[in-house]
Amino acid sequence: MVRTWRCAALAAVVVLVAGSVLAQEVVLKDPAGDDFGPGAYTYPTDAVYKAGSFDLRQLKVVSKGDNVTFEVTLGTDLDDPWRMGGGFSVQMAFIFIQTDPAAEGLTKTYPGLNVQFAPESKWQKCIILSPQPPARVKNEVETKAADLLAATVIPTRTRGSGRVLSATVAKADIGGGDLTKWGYQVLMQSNEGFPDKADLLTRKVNEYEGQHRFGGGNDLDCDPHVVDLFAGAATGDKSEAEEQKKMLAYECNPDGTSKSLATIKTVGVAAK
Ligand SMILES: [Ca+2]
Ligand SMILES: [Ca+2]
Ligand SMILES: [Ca+2]
Repeated sequence: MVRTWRCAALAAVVVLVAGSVLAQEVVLKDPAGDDFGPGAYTYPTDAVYKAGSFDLRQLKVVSKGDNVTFEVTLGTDLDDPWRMGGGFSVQMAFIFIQTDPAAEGLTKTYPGLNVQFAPESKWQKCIILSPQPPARVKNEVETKAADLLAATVIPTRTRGSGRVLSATVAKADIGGGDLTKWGYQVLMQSNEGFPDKADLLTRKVNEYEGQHRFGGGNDLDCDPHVVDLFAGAATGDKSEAEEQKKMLAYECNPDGTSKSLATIKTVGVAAK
C-alpha cells in the first residue's frame, strides 16, 4: 500500500515537470469592483445583467503544442438567458495582443468601443470572444471593420463555464512567437444582438442606464464603451482601478463629437 502511494506521487511530479516544459502560460489580474469604465458607469437594469457580469478578474493564456487557449475570468457565474448555446449570453470580450512592439500594428479599435491604443501599445491581433455564431461575428467585422479583418481572430467555438469564458485558437493565427513576451489588453463589453448599424455587436453606454443600456456616459460616441479592462501592472492591486479611470479619461465637444478619445495601453511583459 505504502509503495503504491510513493509510485503515484512520483508519477504526479513527472507529469508536472513535463507540463511546464511543454506549456507556456501568462496570467494577468484585475481588481474586483472596477466594472465602472472611467469611474461612474452603471449596468443596464434588466435582471440578466447580474452584478459582476462584466467585472474582469483574470486573463490566462496557455500555449500547448500548436494551440493557444485564452481564459477570461469574470466576477460572477455565467448564464445563458438568451439561449445562445455556448453557456453565456450577455458578455463579449475583445482580447488585444501586441505580439511585436517593433512590427506594424494598429491603434484604432472596433466601431462601438470608442477607444484607441497609444502608439507604443499598437496591436497586431485581436481575439473576439462572443456568444454569437462565428459566421455572424465574421460578417460584422467584414461589413463594419473590414480594415481590421486580417488582424481579427474569431475562434470556431467560445464557451462559458463557471466564471470563465474560454476559446482555443491555432498559434499560427496569432503569428507564433513567445506568448510570455506579448502585450495584452482585454476590453469587456456586452453582447448586443441588435447593435447600432455602425457598432460591432457592442452595447451602448448612455448618460442614463436603461433596460439594455449602460449608464454613466454620454448618449453619443465620445465616451469609451468599455466596462472594464486591465490597467497598470495588471497584478489585480486595488490601485489599478484608479489607473483605469485615468486611462479611460475622455473629452466630448459640446455637440457630442469626440474632443479626445480614451487612449489605452497594453499590459504584460511587452508593455514594459
Ligand atoms: Ca475588474
Ligand atoms: Ca455613449
Ligand atoms: Ca479593471
